[in-house]
Amino acid sequence: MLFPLSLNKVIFVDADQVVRSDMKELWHMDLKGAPYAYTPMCDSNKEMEGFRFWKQGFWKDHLAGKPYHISALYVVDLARFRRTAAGDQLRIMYENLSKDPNSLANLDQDLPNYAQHQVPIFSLPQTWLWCESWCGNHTKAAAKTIDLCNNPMTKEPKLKGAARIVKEWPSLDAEVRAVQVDPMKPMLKAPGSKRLKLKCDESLWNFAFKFNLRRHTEVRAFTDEVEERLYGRALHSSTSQLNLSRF
Ligand SMILES: [Mn+2]
Repeated sequence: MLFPLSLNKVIFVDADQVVRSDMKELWHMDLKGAPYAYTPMCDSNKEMEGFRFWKQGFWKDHLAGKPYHISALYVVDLARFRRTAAGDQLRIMYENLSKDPNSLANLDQDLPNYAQHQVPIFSLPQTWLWCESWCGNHTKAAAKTIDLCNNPMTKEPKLKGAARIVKEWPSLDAEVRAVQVDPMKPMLKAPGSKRLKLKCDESLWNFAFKFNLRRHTEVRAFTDEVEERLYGRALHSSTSQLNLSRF
């Protein structure tokens, strides 16, 4: 088991993604009975049509009209995921597919898309995931998150793309760099506004960075391992929700 039973929901955000909206909306979204939700790949950048592998061959047949989703952002209703044994179904499909080295080229994305007929995906509104490669520029202003997907046509390095695509990127990048030069000074605000000064070792920093923790980001999902690293066993499992006020 990856998450403690007391945790009922998880939102995953890619490390190369900028959030421009309140994630609370996603947290409270009705997934209409599905155990998880992903955003369909954009159709609006017509230049990329030839690269849309999910509209051809195997994927076109297999999806049978269902959308192919991008895995850069997703929300999991863990309670429903457990209740419907979605994990077991995914594991069985993985066992079968992984025998063929040519399958599951993008594992974290291909598996849930492949499994849709057994484990349904709630398709998030398109505005939840914008990326330049697949989405038209005219839809960018409404984007709730921007991901720096690979562009199979230009293969532009991500950091170069970030500065060009996301106007707030330079200031976000500067903020992260300022913390990186002194990783012993993060401030975490625990529930009840009690401020704690914690040592932040490199592996914790990497974990935090991966989960896009920034000022005022509410952290709802902390694994046992990370809780222990933060608080030690004494406080273990008493705080699964933290407010990160400074990172
Ligand atoms: Mn990404």
